[in-house]
Amino acid sequence: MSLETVRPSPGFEELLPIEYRDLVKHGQYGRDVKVSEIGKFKELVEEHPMCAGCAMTLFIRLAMMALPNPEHTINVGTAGCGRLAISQANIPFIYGNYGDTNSVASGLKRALKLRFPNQVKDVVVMAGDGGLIDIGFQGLMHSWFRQEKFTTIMLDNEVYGNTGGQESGMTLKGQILKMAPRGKEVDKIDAMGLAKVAGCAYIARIAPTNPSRVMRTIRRAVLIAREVGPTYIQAYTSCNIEYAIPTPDVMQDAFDVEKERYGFEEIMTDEAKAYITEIEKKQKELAKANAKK
Ligand SMILES: Cc1ncc(C[n+]2csc(CCOP(=O)(O)OP(=O)(O)O)c2C)c(N)n1
Ligand code: SF4
Repeated sequence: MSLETVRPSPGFEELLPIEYRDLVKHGQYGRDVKVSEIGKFKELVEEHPMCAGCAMTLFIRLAMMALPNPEHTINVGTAGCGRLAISQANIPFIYGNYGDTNSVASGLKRALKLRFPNQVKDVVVMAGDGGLIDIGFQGLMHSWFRQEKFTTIMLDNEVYGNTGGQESGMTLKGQILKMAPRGKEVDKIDAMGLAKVAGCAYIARIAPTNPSRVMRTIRRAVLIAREVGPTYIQAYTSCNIEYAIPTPDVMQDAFDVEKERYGFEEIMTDEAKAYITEIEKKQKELAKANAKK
């Protein structure tokens, strides 16, 4: 974990664009970033073409800030709205074909372990509900059954947003969408339940209403995946376009949906609990000691 990864050689700094120098001075490499720092360094998600007010972009920003080892993390994404922002961040990104994310991430994580046996490398899949629960279902489930050590984050906007409003397995029963005009006929898939059955070490459901909690949840998931086993976060990230949510009401919608049916839930195995409790205890002690200095 080091800023040295991005620090320019002496003499080169003044030749680099201001954004790069900002990244070295203020970026999230090599340190824990606090949620209050959001917006302080634009390199996190430089620019993106997602819709104004899309809750998914807020979630992605928080995810980038939460990564415990950003300079040694590779994000894997695919077709869908989220990758439009994920690929703009200062974290290495690999584009898997639609449906392939968890297979790509499995191979990547194993290859990184062989290539860098003495260095921690984290792999995080961030993809839409369609990309994971429909077209990527087989890759998703098998990566969990194989106990592949990486984190999967589902950006669950309950629709195929990027292609204009088809229903996904995560859409609620009865929901009418542009390309599901008669309403969805079957229930929302219980992906949390599937993750449990498949033996994920850590599973969380969350809406982006409490930024600190989002960051803590993502950190936990990545750290547990590093040592214990696969981890899964299901995040409500509304699509204001396909669900016709006026931009100023996007956060209110997140609060309402959280209250009605998307409450925070965190499930972990005993092994994961023991592991993360120990890490968080050490982090607290370190923070205390640093505060005394
Ligand atoms: C194999 C394949 N099938 C279909 C597509 C077309 N496609 C691109 S994005 C997308 C839907 C994305 O929906 P979701 O994964 O839920 O992400 P969202 O855009 O809602 O964030 C589809 C079907 C594709 N790129 N590749
Ligand atoms: S279509 Fe929906 S999910 Fe995609 S960027 Fe726009 S608001 Fe966000």
